[in-house]
Amino acid sequence: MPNEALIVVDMQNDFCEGGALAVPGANAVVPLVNRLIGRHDHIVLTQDWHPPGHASFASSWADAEPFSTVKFSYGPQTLWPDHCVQGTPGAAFHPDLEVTKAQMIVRKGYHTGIDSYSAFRENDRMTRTGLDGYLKARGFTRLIFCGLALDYCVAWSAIDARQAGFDVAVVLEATAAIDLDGSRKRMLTEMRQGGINLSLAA
Ligand code: VGL
Ligand code: ZN
Repeated sequence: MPNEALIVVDMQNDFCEGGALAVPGANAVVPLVNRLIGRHDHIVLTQDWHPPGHASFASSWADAEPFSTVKFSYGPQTLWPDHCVQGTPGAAFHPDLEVTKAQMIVRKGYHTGIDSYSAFRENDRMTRTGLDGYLKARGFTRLIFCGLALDYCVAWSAIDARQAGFDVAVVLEATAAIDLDGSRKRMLTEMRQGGINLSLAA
């Protein structure tokens, strides 16, 4: 469909088995994502892309544990293990991911002091990545999301896409969740309430 784009979120080594921030079930999702890529004409990939010493890394702070929450100037921020550091193998796409067809790769999380779950707006909720303008300039009105992690980068991206006026669906089968403190259930509810179509079939 000419007005539809598939957004493949953060299918990177560090979020897959053996990675620094491995999402349970991530590897099993790769063939389903590839099938979706095969069926769509317009593919956008997102790539988490942090500089070393990024503020979202627990290692950047004294006495901070990964998966704890701290207060940043823009609000609460979860601290993560070092992951997806620019140019490292962990930041590369999963080797089996069908990347050839991708028309656009959006990187995010490259500002040292601001995390970015969403591919549209960073966690300060102000700084924009430009993806919205790109997709609108291309004439897309409907976006299908898959990838990692369902309850962080997929959910935040899907919610922002909906707020930007796109028709939005998430293919749940082609996602996997971190599920930190009930985040999976919470974000599923938030997406449903936001008018996002949660579909199963990949
Ligand atoms: C993600 C946590 C930190 C994600 C990225 O891709 O969902 N989660 N950075
Ligand atoms: Zn990250």
